[in-house]
Amino acid sequence: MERILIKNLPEHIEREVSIQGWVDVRRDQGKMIFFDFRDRSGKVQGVVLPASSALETAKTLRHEYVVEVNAKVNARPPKNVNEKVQNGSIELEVLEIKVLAEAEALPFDMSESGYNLDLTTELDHRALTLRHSRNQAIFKIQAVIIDSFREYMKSQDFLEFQAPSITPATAEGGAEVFEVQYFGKKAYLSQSPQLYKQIVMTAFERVFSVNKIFRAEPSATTRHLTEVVSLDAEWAFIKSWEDIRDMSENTVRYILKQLEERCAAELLHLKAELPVLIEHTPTVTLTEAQDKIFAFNGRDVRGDKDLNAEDERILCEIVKGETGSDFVYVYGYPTKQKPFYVYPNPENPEFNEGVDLLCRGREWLSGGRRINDYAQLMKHVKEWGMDPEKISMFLEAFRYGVPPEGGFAFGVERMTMQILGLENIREATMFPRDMHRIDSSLNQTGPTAN
Ligand code: AMO
Repeated sequence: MERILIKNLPEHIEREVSIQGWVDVRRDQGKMIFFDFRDRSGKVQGVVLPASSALETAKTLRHEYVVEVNAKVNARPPKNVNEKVQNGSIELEVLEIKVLAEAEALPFDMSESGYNLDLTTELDHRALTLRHSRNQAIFKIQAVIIDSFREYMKSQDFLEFQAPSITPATAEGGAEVFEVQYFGKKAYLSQSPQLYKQIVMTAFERVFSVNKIFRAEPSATTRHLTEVVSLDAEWAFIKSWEDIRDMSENTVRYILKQLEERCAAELLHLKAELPVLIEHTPTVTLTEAQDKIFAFNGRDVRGDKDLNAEDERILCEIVKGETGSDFVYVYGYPTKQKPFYVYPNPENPEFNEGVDLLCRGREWLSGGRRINDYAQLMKHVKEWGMDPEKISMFLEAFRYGVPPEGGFAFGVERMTMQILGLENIREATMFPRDMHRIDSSLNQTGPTAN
């Protein structure tokens, strides 16, 4: 018999079907055995009646056994219908069970009601915990975020390209970079596709990439990873940094719409409410943000070169109260604080035309206008103490005519975390890497601090 997906079972009432999947739950009730079976499309309840020839095999099954089940699809009597669960109006009457693979006894309770693991255990057992409905919902949503980013970029005529991960120089500056031994020479894992997206943009005008970036973050916070999925865009012929803001806002709007349409069940399961994106997301300069924070609760960060985690949290709270928006753009950072490629504001070159987008208290995007004039770029290369030899390929592009341009990058895990209201970025990462973990813990001090 041909395999039927569990989500399609209601179309087969009164018929005999064959499904394949895992034993999600086993409940023994008197002489009957109840199961929830699970495949990639969902779950269904099945019952093995005392007279069923499947009873002897059923007695041997444990959670996570992989089975092929032949069964009759029955409509449940009205009093047993459960509207709240998938397939709550049907039940499988199990006729035959074939074991396709056995499973050892589980190390912890994986049932819906009993699942309550601390994060360390959850991550130590990722191979198993990925099967839980909560994680399935999180990572389906994450896949839709990435798909939607691609869809939106393509709809705006952007070309996807693959950025390299091994680079001769650091793009973002700072010490947060992994050095690798490369045939006796020094190379680095890419901190960002920044320089490459700019090069490719000079040839194709509008480009995007979905790739890994690596940050040697020496801190163990709830929002930092060492390996991140970055959604990058870069494009030419912009009028001003505001084009960057507007394109990123439209991208977010599209992504949120897709989540609403395609992930309603997963959002409900996680009790997640999508963040509110109003028609025009508020934009404040760094200085205005600091003034607002001071006026709000007397916290004086005026003159600081950046917003720290607490400032970001308070600013979002203020903006939410004022406008209802869960998002806020912060624009105009001190030029010297940011990477060499960011465009200084011509009217006030101490500040640049870089912009960050915060959502629900955390930054999840950076972007802005870039320097496109070769002489100005070289001036910054010198002032930032960079070695022009190491970035000669990038610089070459700018010797041959580059239009006004800019771009942005989202961190996928931060987006997932903030959209779903998760407390720790590791919950939004299938295989999180941080200074304490590569699959398993590298030492005995847990994975999280603040
Ligand atoms: P930035 O360094 O701000 O900008 O990174 C862009 C976005 O990537 C995510 N991110 C991180 N997420 C988790 N852990 C980390 N250690 C981490 N570091 C970064 C964040 C952040 O907003 N080249 C510029 C982008 C541009 O201007 O186009 C850049 O890399 O969500």
